[in-house]
Amino acid sequence: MNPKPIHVLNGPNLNLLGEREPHIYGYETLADIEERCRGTGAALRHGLMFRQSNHEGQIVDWIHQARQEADAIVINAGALTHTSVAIHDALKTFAGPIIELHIANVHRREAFRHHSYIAFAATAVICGLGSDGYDLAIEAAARLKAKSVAAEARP
Ligand code: DHK
Repeated sequence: MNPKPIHVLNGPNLNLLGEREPHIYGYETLADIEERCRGTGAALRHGLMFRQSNHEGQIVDWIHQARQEADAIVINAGALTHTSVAIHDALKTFAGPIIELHIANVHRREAFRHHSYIAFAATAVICGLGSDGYDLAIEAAARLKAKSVAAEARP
């Protein structure tokens, strides 16, 4: 069976990467990151659906869409990580691997960033590796998916 795309979902304010607090989030734009990730996905034979929204309901809708259309989800929910039960609940309906991603090490930052509703629903968490975390999360998602496919094929 051909691999389905990995859906990379980005939440609020990530459209401002490159100009927003670059000492924390770096100088690359989200478009720069997307372009690089497309190469990473292609090397893993996975297409990517790379999206960003500032709206919680839109992200919930995209997670529902991923149920049919994605092999895995990589999600940087931005500040919604720390507040959104709705995104948590939507992720719980997704059967494949879910990688929670943050550019910065949220555990070295303000206390309100230490709690994540996404982590309760995620397979794994990557944070603090800058924008390289996107590529690493895509690779991790592809590996987890391949392992689960191989396990299902075992007699
Ligand atoms: C991005 C955000 O917008 C913050 O609200 C999170 C995350 C951290 C990041 O590091 O990618 O707290």
